[in-house]
Amino acid sequence: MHEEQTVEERPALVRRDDVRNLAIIAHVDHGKTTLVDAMLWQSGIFREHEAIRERVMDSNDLEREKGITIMAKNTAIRYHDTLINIVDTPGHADFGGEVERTLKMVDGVLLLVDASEGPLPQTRFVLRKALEAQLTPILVINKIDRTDARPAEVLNEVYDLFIDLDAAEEQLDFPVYYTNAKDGTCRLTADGEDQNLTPLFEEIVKTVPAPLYDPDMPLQFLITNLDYDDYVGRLAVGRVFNGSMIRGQEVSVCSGDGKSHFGKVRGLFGYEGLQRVEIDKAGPGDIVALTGIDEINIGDTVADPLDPRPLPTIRVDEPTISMLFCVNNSPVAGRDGKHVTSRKLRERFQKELLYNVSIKVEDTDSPDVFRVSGRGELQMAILIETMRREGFEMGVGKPEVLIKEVDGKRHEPMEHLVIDCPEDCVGTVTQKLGTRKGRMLHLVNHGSGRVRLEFRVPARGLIGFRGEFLADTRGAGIMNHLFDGWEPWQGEILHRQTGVLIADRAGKTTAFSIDNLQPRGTLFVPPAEEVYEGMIVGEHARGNDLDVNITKEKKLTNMRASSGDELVRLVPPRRFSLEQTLEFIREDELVEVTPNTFRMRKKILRSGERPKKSSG
Ligand SMILES: Nc1nc2c(ncn2[C@@H]2O[C@H](COP(=O)(O)OP(=O)(O)OP(=O)(O)O)[C@@H](O)[C@H]2O)c(=O)[nH]1
Ligand SMILES: [Mg+2]
Repeated sequence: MHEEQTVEERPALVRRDDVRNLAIIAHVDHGKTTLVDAMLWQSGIFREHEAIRERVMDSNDLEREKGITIMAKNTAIRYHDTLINIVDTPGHADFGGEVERTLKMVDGVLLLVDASEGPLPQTRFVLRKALEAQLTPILVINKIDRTDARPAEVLNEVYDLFIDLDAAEEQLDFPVYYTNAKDGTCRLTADGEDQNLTPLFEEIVKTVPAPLYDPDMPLQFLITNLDYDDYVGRLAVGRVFNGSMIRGQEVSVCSGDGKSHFGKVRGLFGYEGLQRVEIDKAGPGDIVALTGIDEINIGDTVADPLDPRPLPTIRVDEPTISMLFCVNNSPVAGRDGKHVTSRKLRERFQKELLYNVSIKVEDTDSPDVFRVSGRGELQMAILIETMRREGFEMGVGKPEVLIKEVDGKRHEPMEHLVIDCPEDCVGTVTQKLGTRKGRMLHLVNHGSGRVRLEFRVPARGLIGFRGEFLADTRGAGIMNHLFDGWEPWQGEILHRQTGVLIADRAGKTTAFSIDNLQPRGTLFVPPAEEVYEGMIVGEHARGNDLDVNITKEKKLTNMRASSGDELVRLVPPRRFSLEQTLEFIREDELVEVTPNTFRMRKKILRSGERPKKSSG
């Protein structure tokens, strides 16, 4: 099997020299999954003409559609005699929990930074976690082919970031590579020659510490991820820290609450490229998956039944936002969903909790309503999207930030917001963030016509901001934010200033009434769309809500002058993405989600039962 070699400085520990475990971490879209593609290709895993799609690790449907990684996934390649386990992580802040867990499995990280954008909020977050875990970093400045690449400056910004995060002296000594992940090339200096990734592979073997273990310790296998496969069922993925495990073995599963139970390892799998391969035995340092134990969770330690020694369980940052999920009670409920009952929703959440450690689900006063808490709107939107694809129908409420009591005072979550936008938008953006209680921390003018702004702003102030920001910057702005601690309640923030147009009866919309209503605001529905009483059909130009009849037919008594008269010119309806509806709705409104559609509605459908607000 593998060579064992005693490390001089710490005679008790032994090094597993034929294995390296590393994670690829970065801000969203800086090219992690693309770099993994190139590494897989160059390790000779694929045959020359094999049809492999781009970003092959982004294997689930939503990941491919959205072009982002949602779940951390592992792969392994062989470089000469070394097995390199690589974990690709998601860069979006809402999935930070995935990254944190992943870091428990590895000894080193490839920190990727875009050669033009430089370090962004999630770069800071993942690097902080990696440094805290004392992982050895290798810096990769990617997208060196960009015309606006500024590698020298970016390198300095990364050094500043390390210093800012109190990196230890030796952590500052990281090697640097410059890559074009798309082409699978790397350089040793910013303007050096393009080579294949061999130098990077060599560096990984040289710099990432080989796993260390204590030969006197019994089995300790920490579960950091769960997976499912139709053939083998539930897979518990993690790293063996000490001892070893063989197929068929009896083990003890120790959970964080001090409880434990017995189980049997039915299947044992290692990774090779994109495949899971059956193995007989796993030793210290190996990243493997086991099957056969259904009652197993993230953070559990699989241990020796005769001498169980649980590892510290995995703790992830607490959720900052929550949303209500309720049984769909609209008049058209149950038309296209398979799962519509409260019992089904509850079962589904219980399943999600097994996989997803960064969300929480609580009961509320009503058996039909659940409170789901998580790390951000995108995470929630992904959960909703996944559920509707599985055939669920539900109503979801406006995301709200969680409030915490600190020393008897109400505290709310704050976000560190980084904005990159055209120079001429600075005034508008700053003013808008001011009304949302944002405090400007930095303003840097790159001199390229674009400006970078940093703010500290209540998470509450950012709900619904993205849509406005994109409109204000004509789509040219980039914004990123990250949880930045708790602060005392910052005072009232006014949200959407406008009211909505609400259908006052069930029926089909008509071009005639849409045409009549257009001066009142912006409509969300085309003609001949089915509506019901209480459904939101548009945004009112004023502050109050307005009940409207959008189903009115043109009176037949009117003389039809010419056929041209029928062709009313309608403004195309405003279309929303699911995330945009979540940002748009107010506390007394819901998004009704079904497998085929989503609509916005009032919580109270009957016009007469709704409290009337004066126009604001
Ligand atoms: N020009 C250029 N584009 C690149 C390079 N590397 C990646 N890209 C592009 O950048 C985009 C994002 O790449 P991904 O590999 O999905 O980035 P990621 O870091 O995995 O993103 P998340 O997992 O969502 O955080 C894709 O359109 C890639 O084609 C590069 O070296 N040069
Ligand atoms: Mg990715």
